[in-house]
Amino acid sequence: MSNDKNENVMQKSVINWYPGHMKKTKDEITKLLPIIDIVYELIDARIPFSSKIINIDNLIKNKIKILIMTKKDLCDLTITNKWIKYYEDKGYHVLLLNLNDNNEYKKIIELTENLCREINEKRASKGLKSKEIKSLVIGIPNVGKSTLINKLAGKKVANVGNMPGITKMNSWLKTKYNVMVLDTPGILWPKIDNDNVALNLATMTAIKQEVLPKDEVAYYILKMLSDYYPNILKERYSLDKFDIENIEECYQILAQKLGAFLKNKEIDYDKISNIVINDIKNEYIKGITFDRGI
Ligand SMILES: Nc1nc2c(ncn2[C@@H]2O[C@H](COP(=O)(O)OP(=O)(O)OP(=O)(O)O)[C@@H](O)[C@H]2O)c(=O)[nH]1
Ligand SMILES: [Mg+2]
Repeated sequence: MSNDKNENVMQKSVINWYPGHMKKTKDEITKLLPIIDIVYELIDARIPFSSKIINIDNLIKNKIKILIMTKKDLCDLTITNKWIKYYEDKGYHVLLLNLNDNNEYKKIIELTENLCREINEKRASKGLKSKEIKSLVIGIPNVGKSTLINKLAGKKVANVGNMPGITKMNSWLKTKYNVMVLDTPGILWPKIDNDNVALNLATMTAIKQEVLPKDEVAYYILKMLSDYYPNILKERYSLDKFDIENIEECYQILAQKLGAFLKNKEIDYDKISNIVINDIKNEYIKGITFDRGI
């Protein structure tokens, strides 16, 4: 595998995938903002840098905002905690949550009530009735926006799926709380200015699987596990190290462990890549944070 070749493949795929609707989405958000009280920006706790939406803070700078790190149950808490501090130091209100948990999301309501208290206090001082808080949920594909909305609503109102682009439509939803919520009116995307960001997004299934250079993504995952989570690499794939110097031998061990041989006894690289990628997608591999630049 030549790195040059793979980098080209990755960038080409990402560009192909890029829907070009970013401006339209941002224009729609700008139009909506006057009626929004609070913005929930979701990022994936496993990639708290790579999953942050590009330039979104300029757009919503005057709004109350909570940065919600999702998938707490899948991340490496030691590293993710450093990212929490990083964002808190920048002035964000940050919550790290497992959105599949039936209680954790309630922290969002608590914080929302605290942050938005003034709105209704002001209204009360003018003799006005208190109003429902209007929230907007934003985030790149697959971070858990619909999961959060369903939790707040207390029932399934939005489609959830472990692939990007599941949500296609949006409308105001009432929740069990004094909060109304709106899903992002379109697709938002982070700044993909280097291959690591692109590979992180591919690893955490934010990019459509059909356009992925699968071998490169799997190679990246194995390399990251080798560098930062050697115990997982050993347990799951029987490898002490994903050693670039002995790459053929590594793939031989992987093929043996995963039963990935073609009829002619050649290594089935495609099968290995699929298994590795799906091991993350299906949450067999947990406790990982791939944004390490902190
Ligand atoms: N383990 C775990 N999985 C989560 C969490 N939050 C969301 N998920 C899963 O992540 C996948 C994507 O969730 P969605 O709620 O569909 O994400 P979305 O942001 O609405 O995605 P799009 O509509 O495609 O933009 C689903 O398989 C969810 O079950 C979490 O905190 N922990
Ligand atoms: Mg959705």
